[in-house]
Amino acid sequence: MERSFIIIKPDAVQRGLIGEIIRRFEQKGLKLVGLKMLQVTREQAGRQYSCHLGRPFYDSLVQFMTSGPVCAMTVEGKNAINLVRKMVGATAPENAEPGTIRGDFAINVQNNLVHASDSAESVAHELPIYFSEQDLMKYDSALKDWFCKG
Ligand code: IDP
Ligand code: MG
Repeated sequence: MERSFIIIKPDAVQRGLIGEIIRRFEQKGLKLVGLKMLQVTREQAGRQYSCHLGRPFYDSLVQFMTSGPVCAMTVEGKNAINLVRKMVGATAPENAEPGTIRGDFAINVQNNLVHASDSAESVAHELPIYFSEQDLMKYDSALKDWFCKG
């Protein structure tokens, strides 16, 4: 089953949206296998966003991501990577469709509530920055036949 990596960013934690965001992924049928609150270090943020090094927003982004606690998550499901990106919505708030997390709750391009890996390569790069393999739960979901068949 495909894995995706998600961070509920500091703005969403401050706004009390952790539960709302987790609820959406759970109710979609994604299986939660990793969940932790942590304070992101500059080193972790730098590694996570290494592809954006040199962009005008990079320093501010690292500052933002390290400004307060976040909630890191790993979910599993069929086509989890693309599904999660779709549920998160477009980066720019004016492009994020209503019904998506950003479309429903974000108005600022930087403080856009959620990070989600955009490809299998991104998951392979980002997930190990925050989770070891032992951190991730291995279990059968009682609902797997409802969500995963076909
Ligand atoms: P993504 O999170 O939708 O994948 P990316 O382009 O990978 O978007 O950018 C990473 C993060 O950097 C965004 O989620 C947002 O927090 C921030 N960011 C992206 N573009 C801008 C910008 O133009 N101004 C300020 N911050 C930005
Ligand atoms: Mg990105």
